[in-house]
Amino acid sequence: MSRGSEFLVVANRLPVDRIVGADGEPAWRRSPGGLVSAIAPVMRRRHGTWIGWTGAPGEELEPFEEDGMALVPIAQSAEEVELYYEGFSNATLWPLYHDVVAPPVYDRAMWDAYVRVNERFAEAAAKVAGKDAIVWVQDYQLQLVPAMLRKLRPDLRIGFFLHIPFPPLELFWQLPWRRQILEGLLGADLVGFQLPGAAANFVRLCRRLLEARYVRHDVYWDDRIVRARAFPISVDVSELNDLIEREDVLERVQEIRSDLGDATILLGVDRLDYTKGIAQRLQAFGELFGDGDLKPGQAVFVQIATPSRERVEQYQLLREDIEQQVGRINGEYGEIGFPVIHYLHSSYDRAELTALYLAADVMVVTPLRDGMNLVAKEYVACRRDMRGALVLSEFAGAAAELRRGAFQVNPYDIDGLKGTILAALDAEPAEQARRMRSMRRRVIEHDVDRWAREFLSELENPAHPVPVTDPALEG
Ligand code: GDG
Repeated sequence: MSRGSEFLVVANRLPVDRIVGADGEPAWRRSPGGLVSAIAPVMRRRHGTWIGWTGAPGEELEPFEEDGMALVPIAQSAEEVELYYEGFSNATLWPLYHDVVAPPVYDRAMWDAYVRVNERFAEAAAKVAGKDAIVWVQDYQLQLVPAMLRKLRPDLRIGFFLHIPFPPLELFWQLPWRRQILEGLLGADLVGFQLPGAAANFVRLCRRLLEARYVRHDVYWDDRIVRARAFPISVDVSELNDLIEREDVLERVQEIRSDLGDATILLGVDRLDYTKGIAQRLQAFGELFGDGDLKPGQAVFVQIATPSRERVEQYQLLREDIEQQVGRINGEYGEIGFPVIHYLHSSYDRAELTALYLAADVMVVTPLRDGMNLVAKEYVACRRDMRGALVLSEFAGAAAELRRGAFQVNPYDIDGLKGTILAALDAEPAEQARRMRSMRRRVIEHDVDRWAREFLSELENPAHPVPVTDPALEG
């Protein structure tokens, strides 16, 4: 690494998970997920380096190579994990950026840890980056890194991508450290968001809070132009194409269907998170049995709730609530041999998830707010058979692209949700195919590869700014 890397990714987590190898020794395996598979080829081509945390508190490791990528581990003490990661990232920023669906915690010790850990990431990147290198910083845990890194290494070209929503001024204004966060992001040359509305929120805040000059989505700051743009993230379509062809996956689809008594299957797949609207969808589904619209044995809901952030109090409370709710609904409407909800608090491999997507007659995605929601796009990418229906919240970023094919819904409106679920269940095969075709066209043309390419090409070859003031940004 003496020459320095030309291309760096800086993310809270490294793209590898620790496993026990065939010889019984600890080993690493590339993490599943679109982000890693989209970036891995670029990393290899450009001899890139990935800077991140291993996930183990207190662990200090030397840089190592894995899967053709140079990895630089950043240590985080147990206390920092509690204050920076579980605290400021997941108890302050996460709820604030998701429409305050849970109350954010504002705690000065958490903020101090956030600054400290961001500094550590910035210093590591400054050390490893070659002259004029490209650095791509990921997500809400590292919003101070762009400015910190620019100060240390003004030669670098710095991009930042936010995977979650960026809130409107009226909410962001609550944050006691609002100025520092904005100035942190403005250290980048390009700040990427999932949707144009988020980029507009950001530019409006720069103007109102920092009195920055702007033209459209270009902010003039510190004698530089910082571009705010939307790059809707997507899924790894080619990986899913391989999975839907596998014999074992197709056998598993049949097995799931017959294990569920050939009932109509509704499916939810989410990290167990209060932004995902799991309670709302289960309530609506339960009420359909109470109303006599559905009968036990005729329809069944499979809810995969992947364990997440289990040490954060809000998540512990959510788990108790959901598990009580599932118990109540099954107790009230289930019959012997016919529970109406199958709730699975567990994590599955990609093959099992794919089999579930293929078995599901209706995919139910009802977040109260979501940056994008890849589950919705994965379902669409898997349904080459043109069957199945997608119920999709208006508050998921994915709704902007899948508007025409999805059964859109406001998840706060339980009656609306019930009606939409019934409409999706009743859709004839021809209507399912028409809707699926339109959604598939979008997802296949705009896969995660394209997302990464477009971000990096905008970072490296900035399009000339258009000198027009967008009235939508006035406020
Ligand atoms: C954040 C933003 C944005 C789920 N359970 C299992 C599993 N998954 C996979 C899904 C999907 C991913 O995890 C979840 O992605 P989402 O986009 O649905 O949601 P977040 O985790 O909240 O992601 C979101 C995303 O970042 C990307 O920018 O879209 O808005 O909140 O790929 O399939 N994967 C495996 N086992 C599971 O049990 N292997």
